[in-house]
Amino acid sequence: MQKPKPIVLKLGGSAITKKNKSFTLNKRTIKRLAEEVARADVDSLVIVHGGGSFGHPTAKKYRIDEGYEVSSQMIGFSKTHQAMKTLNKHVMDSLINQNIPAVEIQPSSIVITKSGRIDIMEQRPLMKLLELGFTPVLYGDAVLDYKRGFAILSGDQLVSQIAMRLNAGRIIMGVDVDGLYTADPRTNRSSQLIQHIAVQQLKGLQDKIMRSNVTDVTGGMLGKVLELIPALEHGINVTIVNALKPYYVYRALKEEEVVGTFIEKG
Ligand code: IP8
Repeated sequence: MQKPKPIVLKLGGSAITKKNKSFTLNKRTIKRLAEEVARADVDSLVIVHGGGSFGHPTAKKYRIDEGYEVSSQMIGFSKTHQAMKTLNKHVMDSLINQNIPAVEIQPSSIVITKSGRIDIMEQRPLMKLLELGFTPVLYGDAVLDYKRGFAILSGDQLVSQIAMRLNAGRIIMGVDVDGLYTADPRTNRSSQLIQHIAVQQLKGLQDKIMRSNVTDVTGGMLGKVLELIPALEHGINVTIVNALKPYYVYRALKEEEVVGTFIEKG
């Protein structure tokens, strides 16, 4: 029997960690999201999670995203990767506790970037895991880079690439806000949630879309949306939902009606 097209689900770092407190998990949210994924029981699923208060502060401190300049950054590369592994361990524990056959794939061992963009990606283990019915789990990571020595690979770039390479059916982005806004809702009271948008219109809105968190080395909400454009142009629809709100991710997984932003090629 033909397997259904996979869904690629991003669990945003700002939802699974407390963004303003270094190395602090959002334990309840991680547990609830694992329960939602288990209950949704989709046939073919890849999970990618972000760095939140684990990956970003360390990457920023050592300027890993700027590439290799001085040898003192090397320990920062190791610490950033280690921080992501620590966060991943918590995510994995929660998924496996829910009986989800989740298997971690370390992005830095299957990807090499060139100037921060994925150049080489060994996707065969990922495909094989999916074929057997496992749920592969990846994450934003500190990776090696042909031009810069090393770089930060955002979970969002991974989501976009994986979705295209696996010819995914849909992408679901679980973030810490209800979706895309016309302006930052925290500073602009007239900002409105964009519920439905085509990629062409999205390109026109790029400048206005809120930057959800300035501490992100990978660009917050704006970076997220820009990364998704290639996958959208490939014909893969994207749903952005608030992962902090119970059952939003679940409803998105089940293709039920949910508050959020739905983006399509148009
Ligand atoms: O939170 C970045 O992933 P993101 C991961 O998806 C690191 O942007 C290591 C900072």
